[in-house]
Amino acid sequence: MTAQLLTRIDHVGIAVRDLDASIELYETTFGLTVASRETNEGQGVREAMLHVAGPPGEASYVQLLEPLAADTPVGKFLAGRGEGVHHIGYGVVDVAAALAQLEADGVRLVDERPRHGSLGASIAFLHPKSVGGVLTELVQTAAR
Ligand code: MC0
Repeated sequence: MTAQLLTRIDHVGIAVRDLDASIELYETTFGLTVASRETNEGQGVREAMLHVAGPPGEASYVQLLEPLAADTPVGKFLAGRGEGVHHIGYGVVDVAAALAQLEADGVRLVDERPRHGSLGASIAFLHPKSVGGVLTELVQTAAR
């Protein structure tokens, strides 16, 4: 049997057109607070992490993603599908080791090597075509 790779749900990534308006929606509707805001040029997004539960390093978040341009992953997603759930981010102990194992198992990777993600995490995406239509992100938190 395959050893368990995913340790927890780190975040749910949601594609939005207006980051500030969406932050306000989650603050007023659910009482969440913003843990971090960042522009990630490499991923083509302005994003905010809103804390839901748990201590730093083991916490879970709602991640709101506004595209920096139309020709970016989130920009294309918004044009094709509109606002909504864009991806799920799962915790892993070691993202590089997880990528090596998944690649050996024949899973289609988007990222061959880990990249910089929110809150200093090391992240990598798996292609939705290999994961039942769900864009899936592996997250190794900075605390580890
Ligand atoms: C595209 N597809 C998706 C999808 N995006 N399916 C499920 N969920 C998504 N989010 C599907 C399309 O519907 C299409 O299916 C096929 O994938 C190709 O789509 P495309 O529009 O032609 O797009 P591609 O091929 O140029 O790119 C798709 C790909 C890309 C997943 C490779 O979006 C990507 O590299 N994503 C990873 C990076 C990313 O998303 N960064 C933004 C978040 P059909 O059936 O029509 O062929 S950054 C982030 O989240 C960081 C800050 C963090 O967490 O720390």
